[in-house]
Amino acid sequence: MKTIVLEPGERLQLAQLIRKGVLPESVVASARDIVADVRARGDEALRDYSKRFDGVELGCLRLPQEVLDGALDAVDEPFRAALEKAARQIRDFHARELEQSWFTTRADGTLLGVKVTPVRAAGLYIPGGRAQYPSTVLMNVIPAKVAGVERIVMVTPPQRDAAGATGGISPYTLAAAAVAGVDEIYTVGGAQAIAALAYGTESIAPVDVITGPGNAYVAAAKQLVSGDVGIDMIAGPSEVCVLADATAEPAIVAADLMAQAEHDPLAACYLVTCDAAFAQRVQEAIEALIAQSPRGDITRASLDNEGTIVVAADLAAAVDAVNTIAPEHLELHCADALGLLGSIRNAGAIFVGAWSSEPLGDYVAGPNHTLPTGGTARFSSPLSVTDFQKRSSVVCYTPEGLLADAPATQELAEGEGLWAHALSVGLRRRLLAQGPDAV
Ligand code: HSO
Ligand code: ZN
Repeated sequence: MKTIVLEPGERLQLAQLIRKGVLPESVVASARDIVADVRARGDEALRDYSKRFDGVELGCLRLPQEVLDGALDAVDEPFRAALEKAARQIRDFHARELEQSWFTTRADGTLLGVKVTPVRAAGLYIPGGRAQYPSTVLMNVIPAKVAGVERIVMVTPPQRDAAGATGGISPYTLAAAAVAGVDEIYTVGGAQAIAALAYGTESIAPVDVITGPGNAYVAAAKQLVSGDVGIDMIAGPSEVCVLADATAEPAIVAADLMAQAEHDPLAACYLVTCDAAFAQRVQEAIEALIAQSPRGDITRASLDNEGTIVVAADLAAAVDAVNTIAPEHLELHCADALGLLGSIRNAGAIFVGAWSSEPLGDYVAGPNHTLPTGGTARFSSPLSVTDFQKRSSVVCYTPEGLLADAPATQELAEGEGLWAHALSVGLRRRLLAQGPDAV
């Protein structure tokens, strides 16, 4: 890990952080071609790309319903029980996010309000290979369910060596889809799957919102279709920042940094502390633990490439560094962890105190694990039920209300030179004052 020592009065600068994340222009260009082709040629284009990129001749695009229905019987009982516990706790948490319609009545009887409606259909992208996480299925599908989405579609790349009936999809992922309540699964991946979800093909009806992680082509395609459909955030590599003092246990801080590093060689881990000797003990603990990890190679690559220790002169400078990093996950491992919460401005999820291991949040605590990365926690928020809901304003005037607001409306309309706007309320005023013959 590289170390940045901040002198008294010195602040961590954004330029000192290594950050990936810009999509290469060549990737965006080929995603653009693929999206246009799927729009033009539908299923035929999906079949061509699956052959070219995945090496798979697609038969039926849709996974047979019996496979999804039988998915829970295909995993062992403790895993199934864990999935169900996680699903329950995620559902309970997200139920609190549900926005309700509201209405208010003015003294003149005019009704104003907001009508909240779920989107009709949502699509979830699940990557193939190494990063196939059942927990991500729960985290994307449950908020959509809680919102009241009627149709939930999952797409995932077909596997070249797709043995058996599951089309190469991991039985754990399928079990999560069954627990969460996915309605349709298609074995199509890449930018072509995003285009199919956004615009529809003969086999796949279009959706209104697309969420879920994916590679650079998937991210580029999501960016291209956004505006025609809703999308969640474009996720970069995973990040954790641990703010710790010497009251923390070095081996626990080490394990927490490694829990993020093992995701991806590009995952970014930060340790912010005022105590250089403590940081040294954490590094020694990592060395001792990494030898035991079956994912030691990925973990080491991530810590070597992206691992950063910030040694601050005092707690205020340390908190300032955390807010500059704006990490996806923040752990507060300090004497008065809860007392620091108020000073944290930028973080996707905040884990407070020594017992709040970040992996609890990845799986079972309840909050969503789809979180803003790459510093976007400055302005964006975790995936939530509201990503699957939309609002319509409601306006219902009484005659008294119309008479009260008409003069100001006419005044503003005339000021803008919009004659028919003024007429629209003017005629109603006349109707009320003089009866139907007046209009
Ligand atoms: N830490 C990841 C989520 C995850 N971890 C899934 C394990 N499985 C990004 O928040
Ligand atoms: Zn994780």
